[in-house]
Amino acid sequence: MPINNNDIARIFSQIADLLEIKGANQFRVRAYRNASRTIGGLSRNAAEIVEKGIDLTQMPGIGKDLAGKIQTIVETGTHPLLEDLQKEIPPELSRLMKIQGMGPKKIKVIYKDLGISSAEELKKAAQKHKIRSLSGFGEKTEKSIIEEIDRMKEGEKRFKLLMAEQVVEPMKDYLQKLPGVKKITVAGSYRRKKETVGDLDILAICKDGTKVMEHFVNYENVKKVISHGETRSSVVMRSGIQIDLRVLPEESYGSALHYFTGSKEHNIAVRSLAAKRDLKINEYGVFKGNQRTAGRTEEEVYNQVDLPYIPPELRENRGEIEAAQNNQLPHLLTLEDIKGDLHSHTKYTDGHFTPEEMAEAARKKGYEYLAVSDHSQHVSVANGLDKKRLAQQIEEIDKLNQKIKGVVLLKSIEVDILEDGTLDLPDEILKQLDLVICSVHYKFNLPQEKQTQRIIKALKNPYTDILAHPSGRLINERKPYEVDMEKIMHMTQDQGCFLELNAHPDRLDLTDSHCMMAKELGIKVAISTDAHSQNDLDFMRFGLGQAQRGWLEPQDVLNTYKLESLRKLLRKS
Ligand code: DGT
Ligand code: CA
Ligand code: CA
Ligand code: ZN
Repeated sequence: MPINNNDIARIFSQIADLLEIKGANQFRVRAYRNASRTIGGLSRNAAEIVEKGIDLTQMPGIGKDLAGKIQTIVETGTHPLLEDLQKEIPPELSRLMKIQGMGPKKIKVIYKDLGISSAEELKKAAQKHKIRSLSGFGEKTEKSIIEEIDRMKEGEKRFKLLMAEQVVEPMKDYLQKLPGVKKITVAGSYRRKKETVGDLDILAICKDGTKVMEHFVNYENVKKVISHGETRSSVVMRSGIQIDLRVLPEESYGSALHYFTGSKEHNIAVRSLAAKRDLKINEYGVFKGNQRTAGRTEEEVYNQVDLPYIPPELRENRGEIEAAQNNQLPHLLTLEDIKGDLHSHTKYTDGHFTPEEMAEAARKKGYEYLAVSDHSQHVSVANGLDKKRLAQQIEEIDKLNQKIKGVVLLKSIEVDILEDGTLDLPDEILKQLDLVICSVHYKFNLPQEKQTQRIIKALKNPYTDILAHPSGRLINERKPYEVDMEKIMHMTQDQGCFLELNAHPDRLDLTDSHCMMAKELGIKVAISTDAHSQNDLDFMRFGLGQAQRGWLEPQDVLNTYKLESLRKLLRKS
């Protein structure tokens, strides 16, 4: 098996980090960061494309220069620039970039002045109050460094869903190809579509356990074999993620799948229902005394305790058992319910494609509509739109809509919420749009009351429709800003606005429990990919998983409505 996209992406992002710490040119740093993002978002395995001799520059976003670099990585497993930088700079140092508030400048200072090169050392120095006196630091930073390091360690034990997918799906294919293998399923938190997974749990039905285990531990991307048995083996992959493989007899498949899908809390609740019926449920089957009564399918297992099948996304012991008993399980969303995407960017700001190219990608997905919502000016990372450029974009989209067939572009903007809660563009231009999305992109550290008031003020703007990525967290990287989410939800409801569930696998913001809260208040949620490229539209699957975990049904989701109904919903009464 060739190196996967995620490994390539990581190499580029390591290069970017190290260049940044070294103080290299910003453009160069950004080029590597973009490269990492482009690879991470590809729908096909770059290494396979290279090996088939197909020209990489045919893939979206990949130019000649980048294609050459990818080729080097595919062939050698690394890049010479990374090797050089790693000789120059201690590798642990780049990990410190993940600590909120620690930029490359600060890292340089602690390295040069105190010789610190790891999170461990930094935490110790902060505890001994050695950090506060350094230039650019203070007492507050020192204190937050300790907290952030603890949080980072917690987060690093879990892997984001996209990364898990990129590791486990090729493994699944690889195992499935072995003759004699009848069925391979990924269970655990991955099957429940949790936003992060601790490890991956694969179940196999096959003739010869020994053979499949041998095949498994010899997979090319395996870094370390932890255990290697006849029915159970565990390995650690190159990316650091652990995979457990279990081989089962076919008659236990349903009960094993149920057991290893979890959650543990859900399983315990189901087992206690069984106990009341004098039944015993374990991974081998359902038993009455020594008599086996079920186990081949999950439905059978549930039926033994008088329950209908409960989808994995709901199995968290958060009321799904009671709902199932009362025949009130939610009708979970599917991809077919999604009629369009309400948040996307173009090359006019920090995206990679024109509005027309994005429209084409949306049409291919069978969508009715796509909102073009570029950034407003304030965002520091992008070439944001001012009033004049937005007016030009509005004009362009009106013209495009005359020309293109099969999909409608909605005129939109992702306008920044400024520190005082006003929006970064005047009402006179906002009112010309189909859809106004507002979001926070800076001043993440305001005290709770101020941050909450800031967002509330933005929601009160008569033209605001959707609050994007409402908590601002980046999974494993940035904690949510301090806000009173309940107050924000109430204001959203009062104003007839909507909340976004940002489907980007780094964000998944709203969380599943916030989705439940929104549903309870009758607030519709927009599941939006925030696509910066055509491929990013595929992130919808992650948003969908999160929405399913949050019990959202089609009618709770703004972009399940057909265009005409959507327009009515957006018009405030
Ligand atoms: P993770 O890996 O932390 O993201 O979460 P899971 O849910 O994948 O947990 P994991 O890998 O420890 O175990 C997979 C499933 O196996 C889990 O969801 C339920 C089941 N399981 C594991 N340990 C126990 C246990 O002690 N009791 C019960 N009832 N089930 C367990
Ligand atoms: Ca697991
Ligand atoms: Ca496991
Ligand atoms: Zn955006």
